[in-house]
Amino acid sequence: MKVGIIGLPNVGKSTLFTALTKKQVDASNYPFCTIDPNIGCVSVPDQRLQQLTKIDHPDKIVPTIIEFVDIAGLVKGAHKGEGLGNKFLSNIKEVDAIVHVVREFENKNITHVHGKIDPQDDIEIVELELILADLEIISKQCKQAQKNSKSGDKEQILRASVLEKIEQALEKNQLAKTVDLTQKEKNSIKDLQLLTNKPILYVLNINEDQIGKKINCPKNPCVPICAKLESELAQLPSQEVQEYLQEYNLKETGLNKFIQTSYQLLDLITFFTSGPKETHAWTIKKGANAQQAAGKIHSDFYKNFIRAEIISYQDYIKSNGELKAKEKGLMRIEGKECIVQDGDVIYFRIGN
Ligand SMILES: Nc1nc2c(ncn2[C@@H]2O[C@H](COP(=O)(O)OP(=O)(O)O)[C@@H](O)[C@H]2O)c(=O)[nH]1
Ligand SMILES: [Mg+2]
Repeated sequence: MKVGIIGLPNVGKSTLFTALTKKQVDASNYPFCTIDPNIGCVSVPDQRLQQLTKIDHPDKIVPTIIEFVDIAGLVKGAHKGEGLGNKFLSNIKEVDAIVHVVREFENKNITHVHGKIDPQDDIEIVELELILADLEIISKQCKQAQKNSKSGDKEQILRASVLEKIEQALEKNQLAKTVDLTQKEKNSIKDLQLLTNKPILYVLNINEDQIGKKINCPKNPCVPICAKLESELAQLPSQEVQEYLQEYNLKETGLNKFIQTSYQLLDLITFFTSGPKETHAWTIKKGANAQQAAGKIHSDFYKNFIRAEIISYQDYIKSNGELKAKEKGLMRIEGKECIVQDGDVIYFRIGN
């Protein structure tokens, strides 16, 4: 799962990305790994993982991860290839969700490309580029689908009508995702990977003195964060981070909040496998069934799935582990089709 960080130049995208790369991850097999200077994966902080390890004392702990991409800055005209426009658009096409960094912080020494701090205006400029890029694709595809639908092909007729609806919205400067579509309609244009159809999280990059105060966000969902401070915090030992949080009366760092919110944005849930060897957090799409969950672990697990033994996270913790939960009758035996719930602790029975 990949999240792309976008925004105007000098808003703090790279600072946020660096904060992620510097983050020290406790007891993790996936500290930040840089795949490429602009791509890195980061583990998702999850309290539940720590709680499970207190029960099972595993040799190894494996959290879930998200990949972040620091996408080159976007300027007016990017959709026509201005600046690094083309590279920008091809990078962003591949991501599952977008983090849009918007500048709120003031600093006379750091130029704002349009000369003034105006988060609302910045969002509109960037989103207009995304809209124009989508429009270019849509108008071509729309003509093609209209032509193809003359043969009476039902799929092409559906596709043409969906593309027309989206084209109208884009022309009114609305994002494709604001168009109300049925699942079937959504599927008919999935291949286009429209930019304005992706989930967006807004990150408002604030001044240090705004931390912990009430912030007005220009658009939701939004996480206010002071990227510069977070990149400094990310390098401190956890004891010092705790002291800082207490001083400001904060529950967690902005960076953790940011990672968790990005994860939620992807419409994912976590299930666990846990025992003396390993406690492992796995990621699946919300609504996935037990067999698909097994397939996350290994393709053989998918093929040879027999059943899943599931204990809800709450029951697992309450019973202090699998054994007691079983005794209390809190373990459910489920087949392939059972929908996995966030936090389920699962043991898969697999055939040969
Ligand atoms: N005061 C302040 N400066 C910041 C903050 N975030 C980034 N900067 C500075 O703004 C400049 C541009 O940041 P950068 O992350 O390179 O922006 P990008 O072009 O969006 O990648 C750098 O000098 C940063 O140190 C912040 O939260 N507060
Ligand atoms: Mg940058």
